[in-house]
Amino acid sequence: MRISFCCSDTKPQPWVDGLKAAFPDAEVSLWSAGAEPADYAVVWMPPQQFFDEQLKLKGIFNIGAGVDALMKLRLPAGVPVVRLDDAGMSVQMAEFVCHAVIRHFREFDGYEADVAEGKWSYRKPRLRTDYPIGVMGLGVLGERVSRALAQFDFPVNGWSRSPKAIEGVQCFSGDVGGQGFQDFLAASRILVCLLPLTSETRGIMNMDTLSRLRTGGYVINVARGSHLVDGDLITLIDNGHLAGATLDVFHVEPLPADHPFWKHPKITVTPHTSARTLREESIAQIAGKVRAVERGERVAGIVDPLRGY
Ligand code: NDP
Ligand code: OXD
Repeated sequence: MRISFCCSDTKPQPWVDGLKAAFPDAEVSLWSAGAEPADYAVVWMPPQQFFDEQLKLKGIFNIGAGVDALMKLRLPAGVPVVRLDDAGMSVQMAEFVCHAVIRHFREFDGYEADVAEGKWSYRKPRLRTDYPIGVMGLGVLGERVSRALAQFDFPVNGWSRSPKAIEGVQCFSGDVGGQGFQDFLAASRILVCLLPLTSETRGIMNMDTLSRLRTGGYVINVARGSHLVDGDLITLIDNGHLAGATLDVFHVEPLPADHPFWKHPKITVTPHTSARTLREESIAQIAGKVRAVERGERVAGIVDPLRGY
């Protein structure tokens, strides 16, 4: 068996070494133009040339949960694309989102500012019932995040395309713009985005949708930058409808130095780090799935090209 690794923004050697250890009987190599045809590809944002040349693939394994970058390419017809299915990401996402929510809810920024001025001051405790949280996307990551938030007794709403039942979470479903979506937004004050980026979800956080959140809303985007219309977020923060945002993902990454998000006092920026791909867990998951595919079994995390996720 031949496995080709092709990744545009990660140091490749530890991956190649890890894959070699996981597949002692296979030939594992770092892809370069003109390389021999491989059976399986392990990729992150590969160039189109990779797929134009690799014509014998039996499976494409993405070393991330989101496949939006892959879906923009011309992929070989009929070859399954398999994304990471948790692989250690959901717990990271839960801690990141809970941190962002609690930091906002408990006003830790305000306390830090007071302490910096040597002030011993109290703020009136807020009511959790005034801070219902809406999680868009109830997949592998969104479900874990919703459950984690519910453990802190926040009212939690969730929205997905198909109906779900999650203990402690009020679940809404349906299409973007449909009644379930409108009801979900109207019931939420803090909005967390954990959707895949598809033609339906691009720009989903915009003037219209964010205006439907309760006044004093807060946005946490940990999915993809293109889910958000940046200028609309800034307008709604500056006019007081929204209290602020924590943003981990951006239209262009790294976030350009002159982007207004960097210096906005009510926006917290993190460098696409809310849930990192963990190499060992990911390689173990991919190795298990390649073996399952070789045995002719169906594996979890196969992307539906029509849905785009
Ligand atoms: P999943 O595919 O498991 O879940 C996606 C969820 O979104 C599902 O509940 C799905 O609904 C819902 N959804 C998709 N399209 C729509 C739609 N049009 N309308 C309503 N609901 C929709 O993905 P994951 O939870 O694993 O990952 C989610 C995203 O998180 C990734 O695509 C990636 O972009 C991002 N991510 C970000 C990271 C970071 O570090 N910032 C790290 C990892 C991932 P249904 O269940 O009905 O299909
Ligand atoms: C992912 C990511 O999709 O890292 O896994 O953003």
